[in-house]
Amino acid sequence: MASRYACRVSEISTLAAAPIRRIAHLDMDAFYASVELLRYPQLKGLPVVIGGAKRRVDEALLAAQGERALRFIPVTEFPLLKDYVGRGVITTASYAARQFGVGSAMGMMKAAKLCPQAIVLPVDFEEVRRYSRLFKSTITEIAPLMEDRGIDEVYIDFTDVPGGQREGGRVLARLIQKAIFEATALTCSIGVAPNKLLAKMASEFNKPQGISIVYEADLESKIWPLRCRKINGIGPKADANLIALNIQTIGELAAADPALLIRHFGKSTGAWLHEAAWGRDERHIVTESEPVSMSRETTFERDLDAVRDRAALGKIFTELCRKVSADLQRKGYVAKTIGIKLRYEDFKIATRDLTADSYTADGATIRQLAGQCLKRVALQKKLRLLGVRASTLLTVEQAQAIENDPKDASKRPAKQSGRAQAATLSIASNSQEDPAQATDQLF
Ligand code: DCP
Ligand code: MG
Repeated sequence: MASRYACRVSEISTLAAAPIRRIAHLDMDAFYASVELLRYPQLKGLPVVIGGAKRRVDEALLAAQGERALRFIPVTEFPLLKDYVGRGVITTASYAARQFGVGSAMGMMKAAKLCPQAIVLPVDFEEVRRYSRLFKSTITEIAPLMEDRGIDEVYIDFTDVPGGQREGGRVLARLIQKAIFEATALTCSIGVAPNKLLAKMASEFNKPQGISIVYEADLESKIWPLRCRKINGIGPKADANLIALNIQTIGELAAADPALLIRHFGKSTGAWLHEAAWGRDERHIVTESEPVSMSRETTFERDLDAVRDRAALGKIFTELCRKVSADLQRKGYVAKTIGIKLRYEDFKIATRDLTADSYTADGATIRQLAGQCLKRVALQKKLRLLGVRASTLLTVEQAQAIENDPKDASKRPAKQSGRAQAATLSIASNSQEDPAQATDQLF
C-alpha cells in the first residue's frame, strides 16, 4: 500500500515539474524620448516631447565637438513647446510630460496648451534603430526565443528559460530589465502571462519600469474590468461597434453570446472576440530564423515552348517539386500552400497558388498540387523561368500537434505576415546544372 502511494506521489511531482507556458511582452518606456535623453542628460526628469524638425545648432555642435558636447548645452537653450508653430504631431512624450496629458499622436499646438514648458526634440531614427538592435540582442543572449514586433517591442518565450517559471516569470523579467539597462541605460516594462494576448495587456499595467505577472486565474480580476479597446486587435471601429451593443468591458464581452458576436462581426472575428475575452490565444513565438516559404526556380538556357518543349518542361517541373520537397524535409517543415511562378519571354510574370486541406512535404503531392496551379495559367507564350514555392509552413512537430488536436488547427496560423520578419529561403538554380531525372509529361 505504502509503495503504491509513494509511486503516485512521484508521478504527481513529475507532472507538477512540467513547465507551464509563460510568454512575456516587453515594451521600452517612452522609447524615442528616452533615447534622446541619453544624449541630453541635463533634461532628465523634465517634460520632453519628440516631434518637429532637426535642431541645426546641435548638428553644428555635434560635428565640431562630438557627442559629449551636447550634454553641456544649457537647459534654457532648448526650444519649448509654447514657441512651436506648425502642424506637427507628437511622436512620444517623456513620462514627466505625460503628467500634463500630453502624448503620442497629439498635435503639437494642442499639446502646447497643456504643457507649454515642455522641451521639443527631434527624433534621430538612426540612433533609435541602433538602440532597438541593442536591446533586442541583449534579450536573445538571455532568452533566444524572441519575436520582433517593431521598433520597441518584442514577445519572448519564457517557458523553458532559467528563471522563466520562478514567481510566474518575474525573476527572469527582472534579469532582462537589468541586462537591458546595463547595455543601454534605457528602461522597459514587461508583462508575463500564459499567452501573447494577455502578456501584451500586462506590459502596460505598470509602466514605466514595471513588471506585471498575469496567471490564468487572474482573468476575472485583472482583465475583465478593462475596456475592450485594451485587447490588441480591437481598434476604435470595432470598439464603437461593441459599445453600440452595450459591451464596454472585456468582462461584458466574455459574457456576450458568441452567436451575437458572430452575427455582428462575422464568423471569424466574432469567434476571435469571444476567445480573446476569455484570455485564450494559442499563437506561438515567431522568430526571425523561421522561414515563411521555401522555393526553387530555374531560368532556362533558351525560352521554352509549352507544347514543343513539353517533355523537357515536365521534367524540370517535377525536379523543382522534388527539390522543394527535399528542402522542406531537410529543414523539418511541412507546407499547406503550393504555388508556381512563370516568367514569359516578354518578362511578364504569372503566379498561382493553391492551399491544400493538409500539410505535406511529399514530392509527389507537391507535384500534383503544382500541376493543378499550372492548369490555371496561360501557356501560349514561351517561358523563360519556372518556379515552385511551398508556403503556409509549420514545423513537423507543430503539424503533428494539430493532427492530434484537430480543433486546434484554426487557432494556429502557420505564420503571420505583418511585422513578423521571417526569412524566405529561395534558391535559384540554372537548368543547365540541373539535369532533370523524372520523365513527366504534364506540360
Ligand atoms: N511612435 C510613433 N508614433 C506613434 C506612436 C509611437 O512614431 N503614434 C514611436 C515613438 C515611440 C515608439 O514608437 O517612442 C514606441 O511606441 P510606444 O507606443 O511603445 O510608446 P513609447 O515607447 O514612447 O511609450 P510607452 O512607455 O508608453 O511604451
Ligand atoms: Mg514603448
